[in-house]
Amino acid sequence: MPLSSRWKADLSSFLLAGFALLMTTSIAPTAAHAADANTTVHTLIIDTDPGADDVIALLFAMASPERLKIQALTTVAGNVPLAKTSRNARLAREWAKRPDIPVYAGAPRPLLRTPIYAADVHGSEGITGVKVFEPKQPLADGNAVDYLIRTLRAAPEKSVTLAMLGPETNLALALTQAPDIVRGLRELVLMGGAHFNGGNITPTAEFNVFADPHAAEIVLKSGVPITMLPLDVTHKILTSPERIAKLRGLGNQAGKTVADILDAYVQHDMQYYGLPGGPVHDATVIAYLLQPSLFKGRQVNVEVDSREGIGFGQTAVDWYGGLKRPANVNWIAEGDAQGFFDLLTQRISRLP
Ligand SMILES: [Ca+2]
Repeated sequence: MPLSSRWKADLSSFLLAGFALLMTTSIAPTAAHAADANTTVHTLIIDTDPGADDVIALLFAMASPERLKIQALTTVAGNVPLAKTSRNARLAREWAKRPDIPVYAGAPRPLLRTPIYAADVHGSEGITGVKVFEPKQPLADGNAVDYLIRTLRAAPEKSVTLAMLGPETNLALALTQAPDIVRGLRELVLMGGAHFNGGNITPTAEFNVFADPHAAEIVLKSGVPITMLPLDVTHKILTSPERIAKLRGLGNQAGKTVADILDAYVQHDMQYYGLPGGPVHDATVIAYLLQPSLFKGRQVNVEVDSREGIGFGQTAVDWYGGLKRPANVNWIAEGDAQGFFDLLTQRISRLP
């Protein structure tokens, strides 16, 4: 090798080593630093109420073990009652072949309001388009709320990311019983709320917040850094026949399962809203954790209306900062739809 090329090789390996060092030392403390956060490794708990879009989000997350160190799935009543959301979380675990991840069942009903479900969108079993069955592996012993308290108390300061894909009842109960658990949390990334888009369960409210607005209030006031993926963004990231065909064409079972779920699931929203495709709400949370640069948001003050009436469950988003209250949420309003589906498809291709 001529001297000059060897010098160049040495220089590039030196630069590479420096870059590697930079990557290991500059992992962003919050996902707000989008460029660095695209490489963040999350110690993750996923709180969920599967739910067709939850199942897709869970498969997406379980296919990304190098970035998402999933400690547990915790389930809550929401799209369907707790026994079915817990069964469906265990089904997703079985389909992803991740027996290492425990599933804890949590709250069977919201804090105060009458329970509501969304079987009209997710089907009576909570998953559309595929046959459900009893998975082999059972639930973990103990309650999800106790698990959250125990785990967050034992965790190093600001170390655990919590992805929240359903009503926020479990964390609200944990925060009420053990306010000190805030210390262990790094960030909450939750699908919920609506502002520019309007609601999907009432004209003003999004389902997850409407299903337990009192819990959402507790969570939003917790002081933990929060990123919300509301209908404002999920209704901009829509399926198309081509996008679903790509998933189906992967050739693995997971690609077929996701395509079958989506084909059935998007029908309701396409008809109801007159949209050209359907949103995959909860999966945007996982995409945000893996590649936050796909999304754009603003730090704003968000409060929940929990008074009875037409605004029940509405998220009041102070987009222009007129109230001069402290910002408590990174509210995501924009997302790269093709980037989302490319990432989802690439990750699902890794599964059995
Ligand atoms: Ca959900």
